[in-house]
Parts: sequence; structure tokens; C-alpha cells
Amino acid sequence: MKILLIQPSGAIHRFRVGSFPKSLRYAPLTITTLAALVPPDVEAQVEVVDEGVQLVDFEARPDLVGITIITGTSKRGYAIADHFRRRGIPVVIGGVHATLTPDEAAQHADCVVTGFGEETWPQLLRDFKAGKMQKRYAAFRPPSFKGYPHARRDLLKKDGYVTTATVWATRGCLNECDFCSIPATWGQSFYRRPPEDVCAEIAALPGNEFILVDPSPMEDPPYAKDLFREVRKLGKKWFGLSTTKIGKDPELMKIVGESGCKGLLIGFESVNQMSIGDIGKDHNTVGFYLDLVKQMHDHGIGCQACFVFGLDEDRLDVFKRTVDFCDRAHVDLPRFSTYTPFPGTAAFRKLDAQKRIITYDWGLYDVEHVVVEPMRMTSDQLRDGLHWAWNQAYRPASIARRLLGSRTSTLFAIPLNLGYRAYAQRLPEMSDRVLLDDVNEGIPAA
Ligand code: B12
Ligand code: SF4
Repeated sequence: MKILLIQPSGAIHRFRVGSFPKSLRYAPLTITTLAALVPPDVEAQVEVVDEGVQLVDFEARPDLVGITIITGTSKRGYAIADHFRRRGIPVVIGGVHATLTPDEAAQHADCVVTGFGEETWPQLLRDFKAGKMQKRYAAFRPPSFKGYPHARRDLLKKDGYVTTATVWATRGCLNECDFCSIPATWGQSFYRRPPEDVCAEIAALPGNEFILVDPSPMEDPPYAKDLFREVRKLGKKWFGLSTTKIGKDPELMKIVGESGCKGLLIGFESVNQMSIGDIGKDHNTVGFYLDLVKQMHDHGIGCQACFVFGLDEDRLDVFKRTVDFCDRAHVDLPRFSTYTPFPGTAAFRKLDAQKRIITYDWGLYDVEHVVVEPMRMTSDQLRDGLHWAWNQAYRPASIARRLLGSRTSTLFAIPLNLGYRAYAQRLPEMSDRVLLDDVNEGIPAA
């Protein structure tokens, strides 16, 4: 049996169409994990295609196509699915967006998989082989993650990424920020993989660096401390994500720093405490941000701070105040986005009821387009302010000021800042391109 697993891309990220720099691209885990979960008894040959770095062969004739979608990639995913189905090839769609909107996905698939794929995907493949694949498979609790197979990185087009050393240790998050798809998809839940298994996979990765993709691995501090004590023994450098809670646990911060962590992406979201309250991110305290970034730097950890613009308390001064904060705090890598109400989230329900959602075109839900009528500025002001903030924060003078103040490893920070500078400079043009995107780009006409 031949299985083709596809991760579609929105226009900003799509190979040859978008211009997302390689320095910011790391290997996806979803398709390589699904490839690893294919049971040997179905005797399948698996191919994976990440549209961010390669083209889909639309003439291919696999027996089964599996497509993973998030909201921003769903339209492209559906166009690809429609193409293969027109040619009589069955298509399975799964992932975050399929879990949030299964009936929509079902219009483009022979089968929709919602929730965790660890048990349903092997079952589906066995059913498919026996000629009895169902229309839906669902699992909202994962099995034990003990002995989890290592992702099939060998199937990736390796030269497309700055690194293929991506790994996961936990799933889910216990918080419920109103715009976030994670609690909406998985519920407020948190699942852990045994630290020794995670470390065995990391140890087997080539190179001396890795990226931990978990959205909130510090949610369970005792687990995180065990994990990162083990990681330290591997002597590798790593990058990952955290919430601001790490700053309230000096022991955890120290262990993370000693484990080789060189950078953490943290959702600061806003410099307005009122906005923080509005989005339900109660663990964030704006008055503590400067101290948090300083603590990170003191432990040799760079800070990638993410901010959301267009929240209900945001006025026109929010863009400058946020960029000024990044300069003052010496944030190593600032990132800005717009308030995006992914389907299934509390933000979606609220804004939909208030009739403030401007478009339900999921192709624009890439967090860099304005899809909601802001409360205290116009949508044009929000778009222009977003573009201004990106450009301002990535001027050479701002990069130099932030990195000199940070004192963490410039070896990683300089190429990443240059990558984001290129991204910032092209963002207005790329945003327009997404508006004009032909989701059928490259797909042979029916
Ligand atoms: C790593 C990551 C990235 C990486 C790699 C992306 C990738 N797709 O691999 C990078 C940095 C590139 C990235 C970028 C973005 N991301 Co991201 N990312 C993640 C993250 C943290 C982990 C994904 C992961 O690898 N998980 C591990 C794998 C094994 O789990 P999984 O993907 O959930 O797959 C399991 C099941 O869902 C299921 N399954 C999934 N697909 C399929 C398909 C089939 C056929 C089957 C059978 C089963 C199945 O089986 C798997 C095993 O259980 C998730 C958060 C999350 N927990 O999902 C956000 C997340 C997917 N990202 C998100 C967003 C918004 C983005 C960006 C738009 C952000 C930005 N600022 O630009 C971009 C868009 C990129 C693009 N291509 O268009 C959102 C998506 C929300 C939504 N509704 O669309 C998420 C959910 C985070 C969030 N807080 O809401 N991201
Ligand atoms: S803390 Fe992060 S991962 Fe958790 S719900 Fe909030 S935004 Fe999502």
C-alpha cells in the first residue's frame, strides 16, 4: 500500500510562492509522526510532503492520501484533497482544524480523523486495507505515550530546513486563553511523555541542537524539572516554548538554563493589563515582564516575545508602546500578530455573537491578516500598525540595541533577527499575495 502524507501551506509559507526564509523554517512533526505511527502489518510505503519546502506531485497515484490541516492551511488542504478525490484516490483529513470543524472537512474527505491519531490512524489503515474504512474516527484521550515511535525524519526533504531536529514531550495546555486553538481542540488537558523516552529520541538526533515544539511544557513544573535535568545530561542546546509562569519559579528557570536552553518563545500577548484580562491569560502580569526577560537573560536564555494587536483595549499607541517595550527589555526576537478568532475558541464565539468577524475566509487566518473589526481603531490602522511594528522592531539599530542588551548567544540570534527582518520587509507584499492566493495553484485543472 502507498500512503502520501501532505502538510499543505498557506501562500506566505508555500514553496516557490511564499518567501518565508529558510532560517526560520524547522521541520514539521505532524506528518513525520503519522508516518511513524503506520503499523508494520499494513505493509505500507510512506511518502511525506511539506508544501513549505517542496511541491506536491499532483500526478502521483498513492492508494491513500492523508492531509493535516490547521485553519490557515485548510483551504489549500481542501483543494489538494478535491484534486486527489477527483482522480479516485481516497483522502483522509485530520489535525487541529479538522477537529474543530469536522463537518466542513468531511465535504472534502472520505474520512475525517478528529483528536489524537495515535490509535485511530493505525486502526483506520487496517480498516482501509480490509476495505472497510469508516467516515469518522475520533479520540479525545491519547493512549500512554510510553515507548512512542520516533518521528520519521528520514522521509523529509532535509535541505529545506534550518533543522530537522524537532521533538515533542507533552501535548495540550492547562490554560484557556480565549484565542487559542489548543484548549479548544484538546480541552484543558496536559499529557506527558516519559522524560527518558524524550531524551532517547533527542540523543538519536543528529547535531548538537534541537527544538522542543510543545506549546507549554512548563505547565507541570515537577515534570518539567525532571525532563530538563535529564536533557542537561545530553549536553545539547535547545529552543522551545513556555508561558510567563517560568519567571515565578526560580528553580525551574535555573534548571532550564542549565539544561542548554538558548531561547524560549513566550506569549506576552499585550503590554495592556486590561487586554490580558480580556483574553483570559491571567497568569501574565505586565508589570513583571521586564523582570522575566532579565531573569531569562541572566540564565543565558534568549527571549522570543509574542504580542497580539487588535485586542479590545488596544488604542493607536499600542504599537509604539510594544516596540518600545521590546527595545527596553532587550527582547531577542519580537513577534507580532493580529487577534485571530480560530473556530471553536471562546474568542470566535464572542466576536461572532458581536458580529465583528470581518471574514470567514480561513486562508486569512494566518495571524498576520485583520479578520476582526477592532474596537478602538479601524482595521486599516490595525494592519498598518502591525506592519509598522514589525519594521520598526527589525531596523538594524533596534536589532543591535536589543541584542547588545540581551547578552545571550548572538550565534543564534543574529541569523534569526536577519530572517525576521527579511520577513518584516516583505510582510505587506506577502499579505496582499495571500489575499490574491489561488488555492488551486499548481493543481491541474479538473
Ligand atoms: C510546531 C508548531 C508549528 C511549527 C510547525 C508546524 C507544523 N504544522 O508542524 C511552525 C513554527 C512552522 C508553526 C507555524 C505556525 N503555526 Co503552529 N504549531 C505548532 C505546534 C506548537 C505543535 C504542532 C505539532 O507538531 N504537534 C505534534 C504533532 C504530533 O501533533 P499534531 O500536529 O496535533 O498531530 C496529531 C493529531 O492532531 C492528529 N493529526 C493531525 N493531523 C492529522 C492528519 C491525519 C490524516 C490524521 C489521521 C491525524 C492527524 O494525529 C497526530 C498524532 O496525535 C501547534 C500546537 C499543537 N499542539 O498543535 C501549533 C499550532 C498548530 N500552530 C498554530 C498557528 C496559528 C501557527 C501559525 C499561523 C503561527 C504564525 N505566527 O505564523 C504558523 C502557520 C504555519 C503554516 N504552515 O501555515 C495554531 C493553529 C491554530 C489553528 N486553528 O489554525 C496551533 C494549534 C497553536 C495554537 N496556539 O493555537 N507551528
Ligand atoms: S498558555 Fe499558550 S498554549 Fe496555553 S492556552 Fe494560552 S496561548 Fe494556548
